[in-house]
Amino acid sequence: MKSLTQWILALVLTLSAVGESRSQGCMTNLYGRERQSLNGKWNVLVDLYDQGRKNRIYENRQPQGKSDFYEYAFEGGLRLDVPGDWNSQTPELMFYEGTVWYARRFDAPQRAGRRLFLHFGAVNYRCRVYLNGEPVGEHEGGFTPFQFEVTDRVRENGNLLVVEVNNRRSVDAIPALAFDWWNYGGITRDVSLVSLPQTFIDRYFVRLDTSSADRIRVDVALSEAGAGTDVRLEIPELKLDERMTTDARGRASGLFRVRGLERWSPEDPRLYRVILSAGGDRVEEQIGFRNLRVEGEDILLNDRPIFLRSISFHEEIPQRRGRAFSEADAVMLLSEARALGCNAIRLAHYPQNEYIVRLAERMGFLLWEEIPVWQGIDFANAETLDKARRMLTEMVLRDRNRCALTFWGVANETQPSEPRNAFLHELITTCRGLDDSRLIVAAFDLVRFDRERQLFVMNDPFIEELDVVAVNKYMGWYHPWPLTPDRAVWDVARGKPLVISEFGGEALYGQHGPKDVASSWSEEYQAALYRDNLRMFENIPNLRGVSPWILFDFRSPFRLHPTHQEYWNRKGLVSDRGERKQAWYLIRDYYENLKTRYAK
Ligand code: GCB
Repeated sequence: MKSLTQWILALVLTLSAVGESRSQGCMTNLYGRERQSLNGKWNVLVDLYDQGRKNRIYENRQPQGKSDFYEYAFEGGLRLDVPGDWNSQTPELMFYEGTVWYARRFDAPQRAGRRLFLHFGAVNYRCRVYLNGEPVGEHEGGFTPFQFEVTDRVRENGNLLVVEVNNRRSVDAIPALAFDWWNYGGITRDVSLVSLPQTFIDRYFVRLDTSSADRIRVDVALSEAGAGTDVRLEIPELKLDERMTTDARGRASGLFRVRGLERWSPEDPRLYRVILSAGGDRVEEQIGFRNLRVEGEDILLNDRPIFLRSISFHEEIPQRRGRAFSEADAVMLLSEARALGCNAIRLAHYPQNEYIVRLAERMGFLLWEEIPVWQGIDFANAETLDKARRMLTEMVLRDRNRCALTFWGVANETQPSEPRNAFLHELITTCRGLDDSRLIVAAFDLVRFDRERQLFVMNDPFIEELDVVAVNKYMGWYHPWPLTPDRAVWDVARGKPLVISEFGGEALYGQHGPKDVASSWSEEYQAALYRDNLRMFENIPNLRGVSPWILFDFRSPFRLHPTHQEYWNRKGLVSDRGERKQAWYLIRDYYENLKTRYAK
């Protein structure tokens, strides 16, 4: 029998274990750490009726006595690639929404004094992680990383790692019940076992001071509290070698003047090797430096006005009908953006994998990254706000050292209301608290034609809270023209930079038809629509960037037309097989012209 104190102790331990089970914030720069990849073939069980958890299948018990049997086994069945979505790996799972259990074994040669963390790049959408039969933790949100410390749970040999993944849509989730892209489920990004010293460099933020071109600002947080630890920062190419000392919370900061710094820009995406060391830990990566600010209606990069020649894509390889997850995938997506003449990318509509973000930075693309607060969000729900805040934090902490990151996007196509305003206000406050060196943006779809004034206008008081206002407007597709494009003049968000963050229409590659009939789904119609929109853009005085929707045709359950769409959104400038439509050439020429207009 347990005594009362033992019961109380057990209760406290249980409660604290529950508390621990939420994922912990991630270390900065996974790829700069000592890690063992857990990618590869995993065994899976498809659990449509959610029977696995109550049967504790994560324990993977084996029959002992003659009368024992278990109605599951991880071995001998379907195997799927990790990273990878399940939908594209077997036809039976193409439309699947529900639970899939993933399992694999791994060995972990132990080294004294090291700590071990399980790190997931992303799992869509919810997941619970179990190690050697015990729950380790859980995470919600399909596009951001999370980690759990497992130092005391890992054995040298034969560890069993089980991940319960569920991608069922729900009203309180982000995104919510319906969205215009495929709901790929699975462990969609790298899984790693990371080995770190007892006290390690947990987070850091290295950037150019917002108000100067020659001072580097650094914030470092060690994993353990404690004053007096030396932290060293080296940037050999700038001959910088500086020391800082931690305060009682284990944090250190510094502001250092440098000479001869070449700032990063799309034309010259210069990066420097940055090395941080403290105690027994050392971590390094390539970091670039640049200044960014808004002045009136201009966006200034390194003190010069820029115009965004942007494009969007989903994290999808259309030819494979699956999620993008590798460096090779990033090369494919970004090369096509480069060929179009872009200097910017709006990563639609969620944080995409780090291969894309890091390669984009090396190639010189300005990036817009956003969380999937996409229409239909339950703004009045406090738990949903919590989720959004967590996602935003995970995104910002992962990528704030990437100087290419120019915009944090907080929402796409939301309608004014008290709960919406309060929700987005909270997100902006969270965002600015983590990073004061980026511009905050949201995309709206509320621009309308005011007949009396004969102008396009928008009325959303929330734009006051933003650095840059973005508008999605589908003239010639969802909205017929109320007057000819040359007379379509905008008076929207004057005093601030405006970006057209989406415009376009659908066309099936190789389909020809009249250029004035939308339902022809023809390349001619799409090209004419593009021509009209480009004409209208000349009448938007504060326009500082355009981002056609979208680079590639993408898969979407919204798109039910059986011959023209077949679950593909056909607004791509490039088809699902990689063929360029007429409109692609039009945008390429338009961007070529803009390059000379905004020459360095
Ligand atoms: C939008 C959305 C985007 C859709 C697009 C469309 O306004 O922001 O996610 O895919 O329209 O094609 O309708």
